[in-house]
Amino acid sequence: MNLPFEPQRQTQDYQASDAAHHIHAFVDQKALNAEGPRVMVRGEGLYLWDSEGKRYLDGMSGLWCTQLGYGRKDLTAAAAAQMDQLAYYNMFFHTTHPAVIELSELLFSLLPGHYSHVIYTNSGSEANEVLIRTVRRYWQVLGKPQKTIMIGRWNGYHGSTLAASALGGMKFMHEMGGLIPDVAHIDEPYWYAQGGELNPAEFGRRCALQLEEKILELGAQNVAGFIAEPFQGAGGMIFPPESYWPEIQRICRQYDVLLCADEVIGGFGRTGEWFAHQYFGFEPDTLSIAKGLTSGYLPMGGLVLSKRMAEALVERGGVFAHGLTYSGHPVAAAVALANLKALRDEGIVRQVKDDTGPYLHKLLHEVFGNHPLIGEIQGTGLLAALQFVEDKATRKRFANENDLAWQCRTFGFEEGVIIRSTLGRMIMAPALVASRAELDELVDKTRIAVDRTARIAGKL
Ligand code: PXG
Repeated sequence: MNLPFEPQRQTQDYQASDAAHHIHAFVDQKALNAEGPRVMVRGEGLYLWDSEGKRYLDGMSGLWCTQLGYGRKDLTAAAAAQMDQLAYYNMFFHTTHPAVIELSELLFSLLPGHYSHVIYTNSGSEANEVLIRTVRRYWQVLGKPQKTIMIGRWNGYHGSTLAASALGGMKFMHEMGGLIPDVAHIDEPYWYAQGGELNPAEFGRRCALQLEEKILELGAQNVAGFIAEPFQGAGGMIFPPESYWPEIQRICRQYDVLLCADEVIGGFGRTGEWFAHQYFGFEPDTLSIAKGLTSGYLPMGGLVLSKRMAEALVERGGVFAHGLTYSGHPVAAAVALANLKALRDEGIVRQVKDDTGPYLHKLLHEVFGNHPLIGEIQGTGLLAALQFVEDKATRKRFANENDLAWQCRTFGFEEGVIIRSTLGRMIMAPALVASRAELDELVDKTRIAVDRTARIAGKL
């Protein structure tokens, strides 16, 4: 073995201890224990190494979060310096600290001018928890306390805490105790699977009109906000048709419903714009952020508010009854600051928009444009989804598409590339610092995994 680190313990030893104590995310724990998880031990740039010394090109930026890749010394130095200087203080009791002040300054210099305030959290789930109470508070301040209902989308994902899972539209999460009152859902704009005979533009418009119908059904006087990801991430990297967002925005404005964009995945350069709503060209009232804010080096999230909302809450709202021990944590803030500076000063977002993003999509279209297993390629910037299809003419999907995609992901691991499977789609979202050569490798290894899958599916 030629490892770039000293292995501390045997893989099986790690796995046995993990099985004895740890409940993992979104798995059948018993089945995982029998198989044993991969033990990841090191990261550098786009690459990861496991405890067996196998190297992987991480095509998913961890969980859509390591914008700068692994092993950035500027980020670790920022964390160490902040820990030495002031490892912790809080935002309670009329105090603040320079790290969080400077982070906010930089954040709002990157955001469009109609946003002015942020409530910091430790995660995306928390950002969406805070969202619900903040939106309700806003309507209370405006003298409309009956506006409490949030509308989300089926198959949307907004986190795993109670209210965040309720906002999301994953039924299996709702079934595990994940529902609260005053939350409703409309369909997702997934044309390939659900568009039937409609063209994408008409389907997108009809999906958006479901929001209007739902608002009228519930009564606009009772609806506080609509939350959605600009493109669905965990639900399969689904891009809405172009007709969708303008219509959603019109409906929200018409019925005085706040438009809440969950930018946890889309934010910080993923699409080649700083924020995904800029790519889609709409103007949300709130933005939930996390992940790329720190490149995943430390947990941090937040809820960004428009000037209009912040003005009401600050000038007329009185006491804002919310706070987390670690809101605006100085070490996380210092890392976020270093991360955003690097994304800005190294021109990384622009590079995604002008160079590496178009390069990735050109490659994907060359390699998969006529592939027998792939019905559609979606995405922009360093973000892409490959849709598996059984019959291209009718867009018929495989009955076992979930298993096929999981198999493809497993082939990817064997080939040394990490891509994400959701239902019948394979997703890639590599670090924004990816070079053209790394994108070549990503697509090349993905092609091998997809070809192997196509063989099992009888398509090659
Ligand atoms: N909103 C969105 C849009 C997300 O994608 C969250 C909120 C919750 O963030 P936290 O930091 O609480 O996890 C997320 C998280 C996947 C996957 O497999 C995606 C997420 C998390 C785990 C897995 O695609 N997104």
